[in-house]
Amino acid sequence: MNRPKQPIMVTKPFLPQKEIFMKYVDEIWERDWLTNQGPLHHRLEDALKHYLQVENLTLTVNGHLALEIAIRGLGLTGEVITTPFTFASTIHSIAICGLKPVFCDIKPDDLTMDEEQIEKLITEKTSAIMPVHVYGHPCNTERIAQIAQRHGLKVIYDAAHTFGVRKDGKVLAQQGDVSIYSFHATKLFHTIEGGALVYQDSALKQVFDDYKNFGIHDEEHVAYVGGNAKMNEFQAAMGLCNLSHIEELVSQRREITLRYREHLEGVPGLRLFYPDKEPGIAYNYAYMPILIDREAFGLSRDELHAVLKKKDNIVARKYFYPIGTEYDCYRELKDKSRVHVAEAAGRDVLALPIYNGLSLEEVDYICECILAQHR
Ligand code: T4K
Repeated sequence: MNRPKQPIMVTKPFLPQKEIFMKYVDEIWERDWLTNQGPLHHRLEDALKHYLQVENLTLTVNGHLALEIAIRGLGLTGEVITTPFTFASTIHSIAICGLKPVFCDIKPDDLTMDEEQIEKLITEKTSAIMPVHVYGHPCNTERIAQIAQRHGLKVIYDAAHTFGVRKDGKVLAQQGDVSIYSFHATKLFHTIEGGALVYQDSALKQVFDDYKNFGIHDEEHVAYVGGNAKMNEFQAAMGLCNLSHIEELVSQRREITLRYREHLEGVPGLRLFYPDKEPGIAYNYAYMPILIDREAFGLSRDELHAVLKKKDNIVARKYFYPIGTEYDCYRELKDKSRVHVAEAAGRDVLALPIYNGLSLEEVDYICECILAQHR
């Protein structure tokens, strides 16, 4: 394949058949009901509970506000232990709620929170742990649960990347007190913008539903200081369309991942991840991260990223760089944080293009371009 005229981007949203989406739009027009817990919102909530086999699920307008609602709804205070190797949303959700993010390092093998570092970060102010199943790689949920229980802490999982990931037959989002999904357009399953909270305690349903609607409990009572995080009917319609495709989307991405592995595994200086080879894990193939060792590969991550973009018209992304401790707004937290593995991952990681519709020919081209740089 020759250099493509249009850039190959890191991702592209999946779009369902327009006619099917328009049938839902016709329904919206007939009803004059656009948002505020409409019928499609309820239908999607039920469909997701059924698909995910979970009892408690609350839809939100995006994944970020789901995190904020989880923090507020659980009444967290003081400090929350999280990872710097994530999207800005995770860390900001803590800070924006007036709490202090405390950074825990990650493990080199899967880039999730290093559970062995958590206990030394716990102080009398710690109220929760917020690990991230980054790229859908499952955290060590058993160990984190033990630590949380021993210290009386809540656990909120940022499960934004995990739609479709199961462990021993159960969706990962069933772990912790609360897990949140992102249904952003760039995600495997999307509602244009959107998100959801999944939780164990059914008493939280009312709390979360109130929080997403300005804290309004009913016409006469306002229970909480809440904002607006309601999913509208157009978003729910997109979700209903996309949910019916989920299995085929995962299997197409699996094919893409296997093709990448055929080309790239064993290449000196490149490290790939194999979450699907962990016992009991059904993976979703949402992301295709690789780590580049400059010495062994011959080019740094930044150099490879730049060559692919300029010469080959391939826009891979540095997910997740900069890491949280390097944000201007969290500089003062950096000194105390020992996050060397996260620093190295932030320096070396490159997320390669993966989306439904990326052809195997394009994967071959991307890999040829990468391998052409190997020295
Ligand atoms: N926690 C974690 C761990 C997360 O990763 C995220 C979101 C959240 C929480 C918060 O969830 P949300 O509130 O977003 O639901 C993108 C997504 O916008 C963001 O949702 C996602 N994580 C993050 C990892 O990726 P950017 O800043 O990289 O987006 P952008 O605009 O550069 O788009 C990425 C690529 O997608 C581009 O190359 C072009 C393509 N694209 C994008 C859009 C929106 C399209 O082709 N069409 C489109 O409509 O954050």
